[in-house]
Amino acid sequence: MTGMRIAVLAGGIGGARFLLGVRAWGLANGAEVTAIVNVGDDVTLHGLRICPDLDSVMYTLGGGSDETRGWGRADESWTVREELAAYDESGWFGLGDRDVATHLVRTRQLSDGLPLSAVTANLCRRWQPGITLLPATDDRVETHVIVDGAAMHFQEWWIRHRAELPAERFVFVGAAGAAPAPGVLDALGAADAVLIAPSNPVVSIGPILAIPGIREALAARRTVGVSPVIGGAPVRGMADKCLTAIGVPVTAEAVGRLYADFLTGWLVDEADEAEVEGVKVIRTPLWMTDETATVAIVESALAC
Ligand code: FO1
Repeated sequence: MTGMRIAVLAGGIGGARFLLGVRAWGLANGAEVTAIVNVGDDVTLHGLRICPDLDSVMYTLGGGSDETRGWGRADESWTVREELAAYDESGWFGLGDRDVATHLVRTRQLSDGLPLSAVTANLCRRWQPGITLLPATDDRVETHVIVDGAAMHFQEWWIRHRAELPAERFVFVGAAGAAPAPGVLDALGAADAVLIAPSNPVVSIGPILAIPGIREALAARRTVGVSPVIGGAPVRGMADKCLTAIGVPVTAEAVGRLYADFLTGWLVDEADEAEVEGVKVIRTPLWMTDETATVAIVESALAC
């Protein structure tokens, strides 16, 4: 009897922390884990293809991430960034020297014609994340933010402007024509359980769901989500600004309703109440204070 198979939809920082718990549970229980990771944050800067969510997950699970920042490398230096800033206005993007090596290797392999999923597998040979990492798609999908009628890349809105410019809407450029990456639909189809990480529902989970075929595949499985909102505030990041921008209340219940068409279960923190039509709501502590706490969340989700 093969072990249990778990697929996880995840974004960057919160997703990576959640995946540490899923990996730990999987190792203890002989389960096979596949992470389907958002590519909407991806951006080309200085000719380099940068994949923030894939890198956050890869570095975090590979033991190379800076835990305080949640993104980029530990023991990082910023010489390239400083030198670039002496030439142009690009200094707003925190391009770390160690991180540049990842973007150089990825960009070279992409320009050699390898799909992002193959490039990610190659990078993971170094990082050994202990689970399978798949980009949601090999196609180019980017989240752009409409501000005053004009489109801006999500990264510029998020980092340079600290998400303070009023976002009229989010556009997942390329999503409608994108295909799930090789292995994504197989992983979802074979999963005994699919978990939705407590990532930003608008700009991390949203772009994954926007890829044709993925939302339908989730609806056919036992899919359990973990609220990224606790007590009316996002666990991390600025999901509240994104939710407000699309007119969704910043509550665990409202996010659950965003996913209701495919959810079997929805985990909310003990501080919250939620009623989601046709979805089993479980109240349990959701602060991922350490790996043990996260494993407990995973267990609650799998028991749902
Ligand atoms: N997030 C920031 O808040 N400031 C940065 O300067 C920054 C640089 C950066 C460089 C590479 C990378 O992979 C991620 C980076 N992030 C940065 C995080 C990135 O914006 C993520 O997309 C968001 O944190 C959402 O997951």
